[in-house]
Amino acid sequence: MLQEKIKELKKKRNAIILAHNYQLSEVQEIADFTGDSLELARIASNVKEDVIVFCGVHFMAETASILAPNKIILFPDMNAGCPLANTITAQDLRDLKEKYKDAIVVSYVNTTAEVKAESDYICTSANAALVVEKIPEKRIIFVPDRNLGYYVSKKVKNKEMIIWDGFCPTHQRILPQDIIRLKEEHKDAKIVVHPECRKEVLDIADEIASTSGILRFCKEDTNKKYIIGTEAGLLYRLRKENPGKEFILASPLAVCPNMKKITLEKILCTLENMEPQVKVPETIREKALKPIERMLSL
Ligand code: CIZ
Repeated sequence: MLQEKIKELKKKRNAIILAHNYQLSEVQEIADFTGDSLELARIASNVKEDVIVFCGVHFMAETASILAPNKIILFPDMNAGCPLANTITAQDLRDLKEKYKDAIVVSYVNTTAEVKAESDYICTSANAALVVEKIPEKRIIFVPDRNLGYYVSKKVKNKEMIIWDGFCPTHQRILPQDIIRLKEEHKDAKIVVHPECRKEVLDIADEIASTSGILRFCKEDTNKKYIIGTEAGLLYRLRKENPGKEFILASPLAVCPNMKKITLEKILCTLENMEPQVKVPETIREKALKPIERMLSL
């Protein structure tokens, strides 16, 4: 059986499997840890194993490589990219910095290592508002997610935000009318959405949170039913961790094709061949580490 073969080979290679909250349920099941990209990067920097099989999208494996340079980061499918991260290049960001010389750059973790290397701070969807709030300077270049930027600008006053016009195509497919229709059918449900959703969706939500925030909120909250506006993979953990509650996906289209590229067959193959690997070059890594450390120190 595939699962057994993976477990055997994992032991032989002294490897650990990390999976993002948006991965296929069978991948989450076989993983040693499941979490958001920052939780996984933090785990990656502390594991004792030599090899990390990173199940997520490319920028996440890069973030693990930045924080754990001495580990081998196996990434089962090099084509599992992030279209949001790919909306901005390092040159685009250099041009923006040139235009707004007094601005501080806050980049969402969904960026390439090269873009991180050009940034002052990194943030995640869990701490974006906090990071921006703590920066004393008034003018902030925020990249690449316009919806997360909108959410932050609503929460943090007295900042001038220059927001890049990127978005996640998967979250963009969740429409306000999907949610309004579901709410009519399930009047007792709370609407919980990710800040990468379009602003018309954010405006009608009861709660806006990162994947780890959604998991926490739904566990601690006393309601029994939720309409969830984020990638479908999160429902695996929500249902597993809250057996007495009901979770309804806001849209059947909220499925990220890149996250779903990682399969058990590819995990086995990557452990057999010890490739493909993700390794951020040292010159970029050193620069990209600084804004991550600055975020962690806040
Ligand atoms: O940071 C992550 O893992 C992403 C992309 C989303 C989230 O909210 O966890």
